[in-house]
Amino acid sequence: MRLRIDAGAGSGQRTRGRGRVATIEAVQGDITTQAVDAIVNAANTTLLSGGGVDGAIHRAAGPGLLEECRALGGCPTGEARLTRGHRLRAQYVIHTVGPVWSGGGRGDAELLRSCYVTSLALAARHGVRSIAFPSISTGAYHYPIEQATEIAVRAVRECLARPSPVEVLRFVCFSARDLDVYQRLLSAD
Ligand code: AR6
Repeated sequence: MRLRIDAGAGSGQRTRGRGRVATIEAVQGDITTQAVDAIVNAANTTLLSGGGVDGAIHRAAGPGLLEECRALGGCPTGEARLTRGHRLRAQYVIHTVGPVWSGGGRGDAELLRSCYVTSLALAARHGVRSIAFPSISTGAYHYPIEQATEIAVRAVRECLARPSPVEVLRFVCFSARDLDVYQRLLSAD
């Protein structure tokens, strides 16, 4: 199931750059199989792999990814680092570290927003035209899906309303329930 929404949905189409409009879409699926320039990994601060989407990406990319990650020396929460995609279809993996949900009172929202903003800035610096995001922090890190999705959708809409090489941004949801949340919020103003 796929829903395509223009970046400026709700406030009219926003043209930017050379007049293109970015597409923001949500699908249910496995991010490791996406045919996009870059996939985003919901990593931890060590960048040395873990469970969830992080484990799935490392399994699919092969050992070269872990080797490249080791050389990066970690990544603070809210920031992002780029590696090659190794055996993935995607050319790049952008590793970002979401916040562990702490009840909302310790800058959780700003850190989660920063994951999307810094990942897209890094993608732009590497000329990425299509990018897939998982639902960062909503698995092992327990960020409530509704609140996390509101932050994700708002952040990427704002970023893609400005000049960027990114033409397609895909949210890849693992569950039908998560996809419902994304679809509802992408359809809303
Ligand atoms: N494709 C798309 N989404 C997936 C996939 C997949 N293959 N696998 C899981 N998800 P999580 P976090 C969804 O726990 O909450 C790791 O151990 C999953 O259903 O992967 O940011 C890291 O090393 C959920 O909706 O990431 C960190 O230690 C979403 O991805 C920690 O977990 C995020 O769940 C990060 O926790």
